[in-house]
Amino acid sequence: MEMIVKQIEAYREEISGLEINGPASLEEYRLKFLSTKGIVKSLFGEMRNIPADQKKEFGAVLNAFKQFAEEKYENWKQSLESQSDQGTVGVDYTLPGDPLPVGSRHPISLVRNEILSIFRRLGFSVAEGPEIEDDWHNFSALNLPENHPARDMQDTFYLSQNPDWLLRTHTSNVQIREMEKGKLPIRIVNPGRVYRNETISARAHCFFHQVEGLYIDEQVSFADLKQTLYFFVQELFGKDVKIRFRPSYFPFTEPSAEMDISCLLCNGKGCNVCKHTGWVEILGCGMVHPQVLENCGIDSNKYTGYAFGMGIERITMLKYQINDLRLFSVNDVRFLQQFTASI
Ligand code: 2U9
Repeated sequence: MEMIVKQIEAYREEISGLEINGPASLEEYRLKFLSTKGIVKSLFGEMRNIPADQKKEFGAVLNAFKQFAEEKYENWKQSLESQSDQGTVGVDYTLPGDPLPVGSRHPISLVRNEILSIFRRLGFSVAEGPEIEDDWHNFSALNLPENHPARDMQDTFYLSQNPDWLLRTHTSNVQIREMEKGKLPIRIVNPGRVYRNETISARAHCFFHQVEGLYIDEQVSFADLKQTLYFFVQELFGKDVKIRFRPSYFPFTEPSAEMDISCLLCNGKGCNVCKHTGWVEILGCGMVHPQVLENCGIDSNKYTGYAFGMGIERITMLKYQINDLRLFSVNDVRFLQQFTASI
C-alpha cells in the first residue's frame, strides 16, 4: 500500500504543477485523470490488492485524491469560461456601428419613376419593348421614308449580322407593337433606352432615355393632348408652370408640335438656361398620323390618337440643374451620392 500512496502523492504534485491554458489542455487532463480509462479509476481498481485491514485507510486516501483531482478540474474549467466571457465584457455596445453605405437611385431612374407615376394616375399603363429592333417597327411603320436622314448609318447603329436590325432610335417601336396587337383603346407610356450615332459631348450621347406616350380611341383630340400634358408638367414642376406649343414636323404625327415650359430658373424673365427667351423646350408631340394608324391595321376614319415623346436626361438636367450629359453614364459616385436622399 505504501508504494501506491507514494504514487498518489506523485500524481498530486504533477497535478499541482500543471499549466492549463486552454480547453485543449483541460481536456487532455480530464482524459488522463478523470475519464473511465483514467488514473483515478485505475487507482480504485487497486483496492482489490490492498489487505482487508488497510482498505479503509486506502479508501480515504483515494477519495481525497479523487476529490482533489475533480476540484482542480472544476476550478480550471470555470477560470477558462470566465476568460472567454471577458472577451465580450471588453466590447462597448454604446459605440456607433460600422456604417452600412446605402445606395441611391440613379437620377434618370428617379425622374423616369416620377414621370410614370404621373401618367399612371391619369390611367396610362406602362409598356416596354426590345432595344434591338427591325426596320419596320423602328422606321417604316412610323412613316419614316426610306431616304429619311435618321436611317443613315451616320445616325443609326445597324447590326452587322442582319441589315434589317438596328438599335432602336426611339421607344416608338413599343407603341407600334402595341397597336399591332389590335386591342383598342390604347393608353400607354413607354420608358426605355434609345441609341443614336452621335459624338459624345456635354449635350449629346450615343444613348439616352425616353418616355413616349400614346392614346388612341374614338374622338381623341388635340385638346386632350394639351390638357394631359399641361397636367403632367404641373405635377412635375409645380402649379405655376406655364406652357406653350410651337408648330413642328415629325413624319409620324400630323399636326406636330413642340411644347415649351416657362423657365424654372428665371420664372420666364430670361437667363442662361432658357437662352434669354423665358421658355425651355421639354417635349415633342402631335396627333398620330393616319398613315401610322393604317400601317398597324387601325381604321383611321374611326380612331384618332395623340402621341408625345421626351428625353429623360433633358428633364433631369432641368430639374436638378445638371450641365453635362456625360455625368449620367460615367458612374462617378460623387455625382450619384448627391441623390441619396431621394426615392
Ligand atoms: C407612334 C406615333 C407617334 C412620339 C413623338 C416626339 C413627338 C418627339 C422627341 C423628344 C425628345 C424625341 O427624345 S427626343 O429626342 N420626340 O418630339 N415623339 S411625337 O410619336 C409617336 C410615337 C409612336 C405610334
